[in-house]
Amino acid sequence: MNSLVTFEMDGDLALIGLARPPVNALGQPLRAAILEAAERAAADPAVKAIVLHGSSGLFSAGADISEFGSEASFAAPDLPGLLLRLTRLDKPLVAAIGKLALGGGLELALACGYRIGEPGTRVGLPEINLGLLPGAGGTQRLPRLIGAQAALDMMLSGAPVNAQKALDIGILDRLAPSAESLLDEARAYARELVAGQAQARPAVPFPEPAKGLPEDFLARFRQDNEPRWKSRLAPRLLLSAVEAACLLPLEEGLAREVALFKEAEASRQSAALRHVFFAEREAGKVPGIDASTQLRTIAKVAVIGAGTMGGGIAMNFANAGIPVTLLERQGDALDRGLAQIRHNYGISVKRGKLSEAQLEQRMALLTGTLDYADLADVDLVIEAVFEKMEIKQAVFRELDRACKPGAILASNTSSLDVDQIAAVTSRPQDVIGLHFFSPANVMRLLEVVRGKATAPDVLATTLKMGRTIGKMPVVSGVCFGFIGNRMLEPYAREAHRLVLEGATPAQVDGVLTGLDLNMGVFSMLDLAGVDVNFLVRDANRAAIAHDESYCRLGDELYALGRFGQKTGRGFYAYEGRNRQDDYEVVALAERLAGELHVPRRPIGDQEIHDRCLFMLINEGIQLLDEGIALRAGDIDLVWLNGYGFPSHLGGPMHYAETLGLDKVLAGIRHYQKALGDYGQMWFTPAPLLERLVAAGKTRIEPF
Ligand code: 3H9
Repeated sequence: MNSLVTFEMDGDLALIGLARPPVNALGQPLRAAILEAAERAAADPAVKAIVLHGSSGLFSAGADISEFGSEASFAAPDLPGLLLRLTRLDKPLVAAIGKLALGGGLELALACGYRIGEPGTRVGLPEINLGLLPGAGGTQRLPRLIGAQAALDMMLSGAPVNAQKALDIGILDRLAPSAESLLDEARAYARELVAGQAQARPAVPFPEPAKGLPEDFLARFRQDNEPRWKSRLAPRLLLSAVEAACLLPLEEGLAREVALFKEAEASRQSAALRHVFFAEREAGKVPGIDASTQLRTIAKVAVIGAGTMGGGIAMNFANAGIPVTLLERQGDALDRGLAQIRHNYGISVKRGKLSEAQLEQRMALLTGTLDYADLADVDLVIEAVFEKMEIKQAVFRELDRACKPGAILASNTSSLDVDQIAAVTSRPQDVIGLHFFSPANVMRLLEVVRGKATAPDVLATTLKMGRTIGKMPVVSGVCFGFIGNRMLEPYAREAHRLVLEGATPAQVDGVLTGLDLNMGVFSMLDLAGVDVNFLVRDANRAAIAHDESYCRLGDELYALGRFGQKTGRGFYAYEGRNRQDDYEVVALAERLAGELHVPRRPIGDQEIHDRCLFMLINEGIQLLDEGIALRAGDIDLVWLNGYGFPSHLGGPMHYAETLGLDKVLAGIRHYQKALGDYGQMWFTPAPLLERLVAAGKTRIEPF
């Protein structure tokens, strides 16, 4: 028997164990092995029932994602065909679902007539996160098992459900009392079925999955949800598959599902999302650290500064059950900070996401102090004070005096030199940058800034800690703005300059949101605060080689007190949250253009796209060349998780590969010439981009 499955006889039961670590991904070799084992059990008259399980306990994480986009994906036996064969066996098949059954793993379980889980089991159809839909019967069998509405909710959210929920809604028939007893319970279940001469498959609970729903349910569902889907293809295809489940007999529905799945698999969006899946896993692999790196314990944390950022950072740890000490200079600031955190949790309670008891538990993990001496026993301190080098250095001198040896000292700086901060301590090896993004309790990105002296175990510990608190940590080297904000600079520069040249803020933002970015540059600045942006820029004027032309607009808005949404006017005028174009801004741009001798002209959307995006991409490629980012995929993760770049474009680096690196380079060269002195100053192609194109490479990688 193929070593990817185990085959055991236990009386009149055949036990087939999936044995392809780490997650029993259902690639072609495993599919072939399952088919062979199933045929053997089917052909053996001594076998009365079959138990399918994960031999290491874990059932299956679904199809092998690395096969998609290649011939292996549907190489025989393909997953839909294998599962169809299993549904035609005339012996009861029990799926013993340990730990998880996701995607094709759950579809495999659905092809079995009977399913048993254990308390830790999670089941789900997360294909949507990969720009796919379930393609091995999930869209047809799940609606028939739990009804169309519940199945749609599960497949569109992609979120797994726990064992109890799976039992309640009918995905599981039984629950074993523990993971350890799962296989025994599955055997006992199979024996009961044999003894009771049970059918190979029980009757389908929802033979007509849409029965009882309003006639226009699916049409309305599409209408209500389409705006949220923006240009995403997979939810639309998924809905079509569920329509087929409601309207067609099973076999026809299955065929329709395969066709829709193949369309999704071949799409750029799915390729982009699969890239993101693997990039997220790669991001944890960092030269100089590996599984043998001893981690430091993080049982107690301190945050310096109880402002919006510090409070948000503290909440992450309280949410993960880790006690946090919040330090401020003044009692009233501390009280305000703690009250704000309580207020934030209160909003979650109102929304039903948190109970009052949980709110109190989390608040109980937060302790306020005004005294550095109270930080003597913390394992990690994160400084989140005003973004000024002297202030941060003063804090780090205090931390160096107060904290125990081995404590990790982190700065939440968004742009300052972590090495200069580390230099004022006696322990630069323990210092690291941990750049959270606002709102820090919500945003997933965590830039982990490795200083030149940062010890490998400090890096490894903070990466692990980041994942523990639910963040997506990405390693960056030290440079102004690190990965994200350094790339933001040329991207935002083009947006501003385009407004001087004749575009409106709404036109620029419209092109960017047309790509499905969450927000355009100007809406983002109005939300974050034109004043905040001005102050950061002003503090760093010397560090950024400024060209007056593109800063002037923001500077003048600041001088006019147009700070954005909070003052009702910024790049736009606001009534509540509704934004409108403001003629004053256009007039201001016209005046500034005159003063700066910038010719104004009608600007096309393509030019806006190319100038903003190509400059963003160019800077990313430069960061890779400088070694600030380790991989193109890391850069993508920064922009996906911190800047609202749509994941179905895969991030700016993946998007550049989709557009064609030669086209990006040609575009940059075009504007270098077309925009006169300005083009000469700013549109310099990154040398790595030139080298990659010259060598005919289509992927962005160090070269
Ligand atoms: C599908 O099923 C389509 C069908 O409907 C139709 C087909 C026709 N394939 O995340 P981890 C690897 S679509 C290949 O670090 P964790 C992963 O890359 C699929 N590889 O661990 C990593 O490798 P490495 C639907 C996979 O404990 C290693 O396993 N299923 C797959 O944090 C460990 O993974 C999904 O979308 C896979 N399916 O999380 C589930 N899964 O060590 C996707 C994992 O070399 N997977 N790997 O870097 C997950 O959500 C998480 O990996 C899981 C484990 C929760 C399973």
